[in-house]
Amino acid sequence: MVTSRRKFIKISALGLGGIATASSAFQMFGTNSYLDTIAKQDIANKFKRSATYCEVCFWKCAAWAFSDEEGKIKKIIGNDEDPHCYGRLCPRGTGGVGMYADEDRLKTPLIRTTVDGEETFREASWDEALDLIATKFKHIKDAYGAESFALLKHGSPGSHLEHLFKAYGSETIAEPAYAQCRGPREAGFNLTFGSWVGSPEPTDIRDTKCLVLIGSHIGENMHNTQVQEMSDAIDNNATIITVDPRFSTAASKSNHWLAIKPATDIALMLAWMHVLIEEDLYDKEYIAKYATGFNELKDHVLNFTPEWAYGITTIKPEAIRKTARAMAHAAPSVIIHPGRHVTWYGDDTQRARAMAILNALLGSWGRRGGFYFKEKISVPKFPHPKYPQPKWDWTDIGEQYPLAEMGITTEVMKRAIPSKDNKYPVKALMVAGTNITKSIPNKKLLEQAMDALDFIVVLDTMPMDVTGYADVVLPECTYLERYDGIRSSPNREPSIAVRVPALKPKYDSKPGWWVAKQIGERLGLGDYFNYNDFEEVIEWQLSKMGTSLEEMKKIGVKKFPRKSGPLYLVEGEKHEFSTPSGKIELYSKELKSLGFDPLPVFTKHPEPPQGFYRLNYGRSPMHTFSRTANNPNLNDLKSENNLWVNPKVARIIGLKTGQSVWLRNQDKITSTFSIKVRVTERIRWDSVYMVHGFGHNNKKLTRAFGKGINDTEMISNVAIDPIMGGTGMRGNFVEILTEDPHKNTEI
Ligand SMILES: Nc1nc2c(c(=O)[nH]1)N[C@H]1C(S)=C(S)[C@@H](COP(=O)(O)OP(=O)(O)OC[C@H]3O[C@@H](n4cnc5c(=O)[nH]c(N)nc54)[C@H](O)[C@@H]3O)O[C@H]1N2
Ligand SMILES: Nc1nc2c(c(=O)[nH]1)N[C@H]1C(S)=C(S)[C@@H](COP(=O)(O)OP(=O)(O)OC[C@H]3O[C@@H](n4cnc5c(=O)[nH]c(N)nc54)[C@H](O)[C@@H]3O)O[C@H]1N2
Ligand code: SF4
Ligand SMILES: [Mo]
Repeated sequence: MVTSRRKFIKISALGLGGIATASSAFQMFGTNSYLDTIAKQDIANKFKRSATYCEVCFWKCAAWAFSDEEGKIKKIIGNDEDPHCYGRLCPRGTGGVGMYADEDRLKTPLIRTTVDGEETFREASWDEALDLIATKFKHIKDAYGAESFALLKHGSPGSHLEHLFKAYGSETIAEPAYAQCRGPREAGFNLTFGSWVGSPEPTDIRDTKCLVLIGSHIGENMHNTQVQEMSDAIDNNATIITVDPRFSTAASKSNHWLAIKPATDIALMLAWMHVLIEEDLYDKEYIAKYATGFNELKDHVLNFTPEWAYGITTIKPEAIRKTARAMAHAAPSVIIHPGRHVTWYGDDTQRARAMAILNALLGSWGRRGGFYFKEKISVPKFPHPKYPQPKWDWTDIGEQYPLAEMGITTEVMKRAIPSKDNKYPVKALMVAGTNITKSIPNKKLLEQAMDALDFIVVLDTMPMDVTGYADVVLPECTYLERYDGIRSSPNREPSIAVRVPALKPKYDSKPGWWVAKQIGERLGLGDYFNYNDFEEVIEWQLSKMGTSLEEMKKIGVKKFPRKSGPLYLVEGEKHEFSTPSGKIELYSKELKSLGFDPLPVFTKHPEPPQGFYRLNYGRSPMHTFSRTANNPNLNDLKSENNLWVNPKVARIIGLKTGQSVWLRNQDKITSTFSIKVRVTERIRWDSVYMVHGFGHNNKKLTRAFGKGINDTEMISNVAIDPIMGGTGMRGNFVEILTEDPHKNTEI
C-alpha cells in the first residue's frame, strides 16, 4: 500500500488509533530552541552542572546533570556541542534521573544462601562478596583454565570488566548487542563495502533526499540524532519510504508505506534491484568505477520482476516500480537504512547484503545525503602489562560461524551445558550490564546453562530478572554517580565526551571500574589497575589528547578536526575499499568460497499455522529494552506493553481494547503474565505486536513486576544465521488466550 501524507490524514480521520503518539514521538525532543535556551540558562545559573553522557541507551548522548546544594539532580539536559544529541535528550535521557532515584535499586552486595531449605539472598559486605568472587576466579583458573570463566556484558560497566577478564586470561566474552542485534548488518556491509556500519550509523540523514526504512522504526527507536535529522529531512521535503508490516510512527511520516508481508524483504529488494538495472536507473559511473560483480548481479536479478515479488511480498508491482524510481531520482542523496536490530529470520546477513547492494547501485555510500565517511579519535591506552594469551576464546566458541566478528552469547551459553565433546567448557559466568534472561532468546537453553554453571556473579544497578540466577549480586552505582571511560565515537567529525559523577553513590553501591580493580587486586593483577581512582586514568588519557579533565569538566564535549580526509568521495580521485578486491563487492567471492550464496537469494520462511499469529516486537519511545520499565519517571509515562491486534482478528476471537489476554506459542510455552489488547488497523491481520522489555518477573521491581508480557519468553524458535551466528527471533507464532491459563497455579 502506498500512502501520501494527505491520504494519511484522511486515514487518521477514519479512526486509525495511536496517531497522536505517532506524531508526538517526533516532537518529544522539543521544537522551540529559543525557549529551550532560556530554560537552559535559567537552570545553568541556579545549579551545579556536571558533564556526563547518558547510559539509558547506547546512543550515549552527552549531557549536563544539574544538581542543587543538597546534591539532588534537578534536570539532565543535552550538551549543545554534542553530535549525538544536538543539545536535546530524548524522553528516556531526561528521565535518566529515575535510575538514580529508584528506591528498588540494588543497595548492597548479596550472597545466595539457604535458609530452612529455601534459597534466598543475604546481605553481605563488599569485602566478603569480593573475597568470595576472587576465590571462585582462582578456583576456575586452577581447575579448568581462566578461559572457562565467561563474561556477558553491555555498556560502560562491560568495558571495565572486559579489562579484568583479559588480565585474568579469559576472552570468553560476548554481548547481546552483537548476535541479538547488529551483527548481521555489520557482516553484510563489511562484505560489501569493507567496513562495518558501526554506531552511531554514518547515515547522512541531515542532507538526504530520500530515506528508505526497512523495518527500522525511527521515531519509536529513539536514537537521538537520527530522529532529529529525520524530522528535519521531512521538513525539507525528503521522500520517506517505509517498509514495515506495521503502520509504525515512521510509516505515518512517510510518502510511501509498503505494508510488506513479514519475512519477505529480500524479495522486495531483489525486485528493486531489477527495476534499477532494467530501467537503467542505477549509478553507472559509480558502479563502473568502484564496484565489482555487476554482471553477475544483473544476471541474478533478471527474473526477479516486481510481478514476481508481488506474489511474495503482497506489494503491488506499481508501488515497487514507483518507489525504486523515487530512490533513483534522489540518488546519490538516498539512504537505504541498514537498520540496527536486524536478527529477524536467520538469513539476516543476506538481507543486510541486499541493503548494501541497493546503496551501491544508487551510489550512496560515500556521498552527501547517503553515507558519510565517519572518523573517530583513538583514546590512548592507560599503561598496563600485556594481556596473557588465552588457549581458546570467543572465536573458537563461534568457529562454526565463519564471519562472526564478536562473541556469540548463545554459543557461550551452550558451552556451559556439559557434554562429552565440549572442547570449550564454560564453568562460571559474570554478567555485567545486561539482563540476559530478557535479551537472549531460548529460555530453555539459558536455564539449562545457568543450572549447570558452578558460579554466577551479576553486576547491575537494579534487581532485574537475571539477578535471580546469581550466586553473588553486586550493586553498581548509576551513571550519574561515577566516572567511566572517555566516550570517543565515529561521526562527521571526531569528538569525545566525559562522564563525571554528579552525585555520590547512593546506598552501598560502587562504580564498575572499582569492582574490576578490587577483584583484580585480589587475584594479584594489581599491575593492570595501576591507579587509585579512575579519575587518574581519564586525566592521563585527556592530557595525551591535548586537553585536560579540568577543561572537559567545563565543556563536556570536545571536537577534533578531521584527519582522515573528506566526508564524501571526491570526484576524480581514486578510492580503495577495504574489501579483498579493493572495490565494492556486489558479488561476494568470499561468501562463495565459504559455501554461501554470493548474491542474496529469497528463501521462504514458515508462516503462522491456523489460529496463530506472528509475534512482532519493537521499541517504545519512552523505554529502553527491559532496563527502564521500573524507572519511576518513565514508568509514569508508560507502565506496561499492549498487544496490537488487527480488528479482523479481534472480531474472530471476540477481543476488545483493554481486555487482558495471555499468549501461547508454537512450542506450547504460555506467557507468565497477561497483556492488554489494543485493537488497531496499524498491524496486519497475520501478526500481533508488542513492545519489548516488559513482563518482569522479579517482585523486587515493585512498579514493573507482572506488568505486560515479556516477548523473549515467547521466543523459543530461533533461526540462526549460518554466516555470523545471529539469533533470528521473528519466526515465533502465538495464539491468543482469553482465559487465564494459570488460574489454579501460583506464579
Ligand atoms: N526478545 C527480544 N530480545 C532482544 C531484543 C528485542 O527487541 N526483543 N533486542 C535486542 C537488542 S537490539 C539488544 S541491543 C539487546 C539489549 O540487551 P541488554 O543489554 O541486556 O539490555 P537490557 O534489557 O536493558 O539490560 C540491561 C541491564 O543492565 C542494567 N543496567 C543499566 N544501567 C546499568 C549500569 O550503569 N551498570 C550496570 N552494571 N548495569 C546497568 C539494567 O538494570 C539491566 O539489567 O537485547 C536484544 N534482545
Ligand atoms: N526508544 C528506544 N529506542 C531504541 C532502543 C530502545 O530500547 N528504546 N533500542 C535501540 C537499539 S539497541 C536498537 S538495536 C534499535 C532497534 O530498532 P530498529 O533497528 O529500528 O528496529 P527493529 O527492532 O529491527 O525493527 C522493528 C520494526 O520492524 C518491523 N518489522 C517486523 N517484522 C518485519 C519484517 O518482516 N519486515 C519489515 N520490513 N519490518 C518488520 C516492526 O513492525 C517494527 O516496526 O533501537 C534503538 N533505539
Ligand atoms: S538517545 Fe535518549 S536514552 Fe539514548 S543516550 Fe540519547 S538521551 Fe539517552
Ligand atoms: Mo540493539
